[in-house]
Amino acid sequence: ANGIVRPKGYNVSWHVNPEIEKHHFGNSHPMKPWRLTLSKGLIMSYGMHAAMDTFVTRQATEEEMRDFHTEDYLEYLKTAKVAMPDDDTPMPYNLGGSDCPVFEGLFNYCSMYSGASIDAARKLCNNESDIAINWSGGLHHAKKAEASGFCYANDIVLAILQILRKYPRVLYVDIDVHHGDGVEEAFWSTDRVMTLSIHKYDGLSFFPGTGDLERTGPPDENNPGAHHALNVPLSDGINDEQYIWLFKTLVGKCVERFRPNAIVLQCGADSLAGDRLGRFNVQVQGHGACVAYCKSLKIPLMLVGGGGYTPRNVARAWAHETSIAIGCDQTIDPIIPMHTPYRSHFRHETLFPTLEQILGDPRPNRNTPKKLDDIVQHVTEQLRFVNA
Ligand code: TV1
Ligand code: CA
Ligand code: ZN
Repeated sequence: ANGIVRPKGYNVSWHVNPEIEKHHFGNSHPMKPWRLTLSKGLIMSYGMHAAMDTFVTRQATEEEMRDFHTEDYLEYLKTAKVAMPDDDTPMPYNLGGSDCPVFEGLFNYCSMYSGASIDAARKLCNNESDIAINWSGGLHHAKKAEASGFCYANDIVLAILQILRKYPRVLYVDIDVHHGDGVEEAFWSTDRVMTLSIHKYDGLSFFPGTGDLERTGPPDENNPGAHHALNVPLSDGINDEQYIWLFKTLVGKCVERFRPNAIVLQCGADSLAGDRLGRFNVQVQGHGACVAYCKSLKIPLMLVGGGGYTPRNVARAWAHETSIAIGCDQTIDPIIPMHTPYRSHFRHETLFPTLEQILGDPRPNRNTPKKLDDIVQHVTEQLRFVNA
């Protein structure tokens, strides 16, 4: 009746845990795990869970997390104490600052979202899922012994390491508005993972400050990782038409040259128009088109979340992308169901608000056609060195 049918011979798994959503970074912090509650409410009000295998995930074990992180760092994450309001004693591992505060239940939060990504990866490896989804993951800045940019444990690296146990090659694609530096660094010296991050880059202060076009892997040609890190630096205001064209062109070329056995797509929703931290004009439709394109390649696909700081838009994007995964995006009603929890938070009642509804006045687009052509040409040249 609601247009949701389980796709035949096609399995989508959804890895969730309501525990994750309950954590708080602090009142004014832009990262709000509560956006996962809003997303889940929207997904379930459409009845999409009926078309997926839903798994309530578990905490990753410390042993699993040691696949990437050091024992010392994990030990500190586990025992770090929430600081008193006026205590500004510096903490190690970049913890305790404003970006990466130590909050109540921090290790539980980290091990839960990591467990969800590891479980999702295993579903792909066992051929039990064609698409495995963890919207609570995608925390791409975390390093092996350092927290960074709201990220403490790198669930993406942990998931890719799982997939590499079974498959020779993984393509990682990152549409978060920030550079996926932690994942790039983790696989910098291998030719078994290709990383492609699209992001805002201004050569100045936009976080994390890396990800220019020339950054394509280790400079030493004898290093297997050479030419296997690709970066797409963009300016403010890129629109759907440009973004979709870039995404399809670049991912298409990567798949053709690198022949990945699996794709991990980080779907950071801070690349959407109206995001509190982002600066692009990408709409829910354009963001979703990236997911639809990856699905059309018919390669095992993992979807993880990431950034996204205007919760109503995050929920719209991840609900729309869930509908694409299960194949009901053309049949569901774009008007948000009446019984959706927190429906009044959506302000505009549709999954697809117009740019004018989102922004009032759209921000100017600083990306020229020449800039985009230069990017495609540069990436194409890099890919000539890749032969899988
Ligand atoms: C507390 C309260 C923390 C208000 C952080 C925006 C805040 C930011 C806050 C913020 C904020 C950043 C930096 C500066 C590096 C610092 C999940 C030299 C209004 C994947 C992480 C962005 C993005 C970190 C994470 C960035 C992700 N921007 N208000 N902090 N220092 N940090 O610039 O890629 O989306 O902004
Ligand atoms: Ca990115
Ligand atoms: Zn981001």
